[in-house]
Parts: sequence; C-alpha cells; structure tokens
Amino acid sequence: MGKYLTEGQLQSFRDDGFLVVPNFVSDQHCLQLRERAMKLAELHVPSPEEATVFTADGKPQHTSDDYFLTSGEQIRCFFEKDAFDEDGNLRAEPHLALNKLGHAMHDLDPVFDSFSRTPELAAVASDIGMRDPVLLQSMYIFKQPHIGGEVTCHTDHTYLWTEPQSVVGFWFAIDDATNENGCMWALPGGHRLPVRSRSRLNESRTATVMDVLDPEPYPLDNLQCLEAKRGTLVLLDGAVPHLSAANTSDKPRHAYTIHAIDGAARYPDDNWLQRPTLPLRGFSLN
Ligand SMILES: O=C(O)CCC(=O)C(=O)O
Repeated sequence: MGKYLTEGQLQSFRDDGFLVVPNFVSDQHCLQLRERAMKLAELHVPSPEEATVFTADGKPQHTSDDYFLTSGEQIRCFFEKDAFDEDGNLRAEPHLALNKLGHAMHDLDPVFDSFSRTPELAAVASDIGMRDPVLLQSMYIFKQPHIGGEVTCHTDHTYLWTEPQSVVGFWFAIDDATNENGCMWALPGGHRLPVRSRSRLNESRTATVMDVLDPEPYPLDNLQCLEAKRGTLVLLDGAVPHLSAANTSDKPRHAYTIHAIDGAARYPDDNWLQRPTLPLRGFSLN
C-alpha cells in the first residue's frame, strides 16, 4: 500500500504504463479550474500575427515561432487549425477556438498552482517512485466541440527528454471524457517498447526537429480506451504511447495535464521547453 495508491493500482501502473484513478479531484475544484482557464484564455489572447495553430498531430504549425518556443515560462494560447476561416479570421470567440493553453500556468497562476500542488499529488508521485519530482509543464486542453483536433500517437519522453527517462504525465478529466468526445487511449505495456523518436531544437534554436530512432509505427490494435469522468486522474508513464481522437461531438472535453520529471535527471538544453528564468518546483507547496 502506497501513501495514496493501493498495491493493486501500483501493480497496474507498472504493468500497463498508465493508471486511471477515478474521483481524484472534486467536481468543485475541476469547475474552478475550468472557469479560470476560460478567463486566462480571454486575458492572454495573442495578436493574429502571434497566433500559433496546432495541427492534427499535436505539433505547432509554426514550430519556429518564438511564441511557441518561449512558452515554457509563460501562459500562451494555441489555436485549433479549424478555428480560422479561409480568410484567416477566427470563426468563434478566441476562448472557444483554442486548442490549448501552455505551458507554465502551474507556476504563474494561483488557481492552477494550487490545483497542481496538492498533498494527494505529492503522495501519488512518491508512490510511483518519483524521488524529486519537479513540474516541468502544464497544458489546459480544450478539445472544443466539432473543432477539437486529434492528438496522434506519441510518448511524452519524445518531447520532454531526460536522461535517464523520467517524465510522468498527470492528466485530469475536467469534463467527462468519452469515446464520443475524444477521450484518451493508451497502449497497455507500451512503456516497455523503446521510445521511437525524439523532438529537439535545431542548431540555431529556431525550430524543432524530430530524430527518428525507429521508423516502425507503434502497434495500435490493442489500445485501451481511457474513458474518464470529471475529476479522474490518468497517470501516464513517459514512455507509454497514447493518443486522443478528434472531438466531432457537440460536447467539450476539457482536460488539464501536468508533466513532471525527476529533478536529478539530466535535462538536455536542446529540449524545446527551456525555462531560463523560472526555477522548477515540486508538488508540495513548501
Ligand atoms: O488530452 C489529450 O487529448 C492529449 C494529452 C496528452 O497527450 C498528454 O497529456 O500527454
């Protein structure tokens, strides 16, 4: 028995590389975060020139954009590809056209900060063997009705590389996530496969490039559907392949995700996410 998780849950996480923990956060806290995210979306709307669009595979369309590459220590807004009409005008109000907010709400906004740093989260991190967990990035994912794009199969280690590999995803359903509105899917045991690609900054640090370590695509036939009611925590080993489908329904699927790494692991300076002025902090409030 861990501090929060049962032995059975820990075994499941070790076996599968992911774990669904229902009722981890109260509805009230989820709704408070949801309201705050909508507010931040209004407050941080970028100018049309700055706006970065996320393509279907979850990559920014303009990876060279300073706006994206410096977002590791900011609160920035990223739009859905279908948020714009043929003339480049937003089809809806900005906060209804966003793909996500990223990537430092957990450090810069008090509501996100306290949601991200609870004793329960510290206990879970300790249960799964994280010795010095530090919160590297946060994303608030809107998965808007009709326009919420798919996130293709990837591992988080690909984007947040540490040596040794240490990233863990703490994903929270802020709305009910169902097969209909684009819930997450993951490959049971997929964390034991070698990670197949690494995204890093190019030499001039103006764009990201993908190093393909193994061109074989991940086997997708045995994916497990991770439907999750509001307040559910989904833990994801950094090496487990996961994805989510587009939201073609009329229901939003808001989610919040934190990626934590081991503070003792090496964090290469060619990772896209750099925080030169904002020190990393752990889960506990002190
Ligand atoms: O919420 C989603 O649809 C994708 C999230 C994801 O891939 C992640 O948190 O690593």
